[in-house]
Amino acid sequence: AAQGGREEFDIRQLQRAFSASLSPRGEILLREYLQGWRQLLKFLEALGTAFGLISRETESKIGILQRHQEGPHGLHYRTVQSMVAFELSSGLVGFQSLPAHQPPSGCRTLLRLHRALKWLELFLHKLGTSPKDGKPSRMCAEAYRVALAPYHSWWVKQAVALAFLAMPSRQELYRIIVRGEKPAAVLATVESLGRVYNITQEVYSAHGMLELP
Ligand code: 1PZ
Repeated sequence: AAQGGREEFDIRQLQRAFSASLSPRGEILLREYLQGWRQLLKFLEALGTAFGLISRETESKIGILQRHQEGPHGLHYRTVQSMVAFELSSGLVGFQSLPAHQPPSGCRTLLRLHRALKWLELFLHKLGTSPKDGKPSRMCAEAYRVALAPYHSWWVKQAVALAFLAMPSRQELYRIIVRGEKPAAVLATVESLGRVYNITQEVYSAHGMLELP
């Protein structure tokens, strides 16, 4: 199956990409990880124009990491672990703000996606386990309050709150997310995301990198 552009969001491909991103040795493969994120981009696009800001921000973060992969030090950007080791040893992590002419580090960029993955894990878990009359916009907001809001500026929080108001109904969301699949696909995906999240979290926490500016 084609992995690129045109097709609609497919939760199996999302699950596959994130499980494939975990190597048998416990490394997170960046190529597959970003492939998973491109699948999420399709999901955001399916939600409509109210989510344009969030889509563009996601695209921008994916783009920064892709440019690192294609850059002169691309070999070091094969796994999360090798990226962290490389940026640490070259002083490129940016524990303090980096000078403006320098591109954002891979580590601080991935950290943003990593936190958003927690949001997704919480949200999908709520969606997969909540009663039929549960409101997605509310589940979104609750997951956001825990996983992302503490790291966002006032204006971003306002913009995100507006987007949540445009969240489709539970039925419509199920149509986009689950489509022909069994609802169990949602929980399988939550599990894969969780594994990838936990390993990344361990790596970042071991190097004191959970608060990069
Ligand atoms: C269903 C949709 C739910 C979305 C969940 C909440 C996502 C909020 C993302 C808000 C991004 C909009 C504006 C830019 C925010 C940036 O300031 C932050 C911090 O980056 P920095 O400014 O430090 O460079 N960007 C992020 O936090 C990255 C967020 C990535 C996108 C998240 C999408 C999550 C969901 C994907 C699946 C549906």
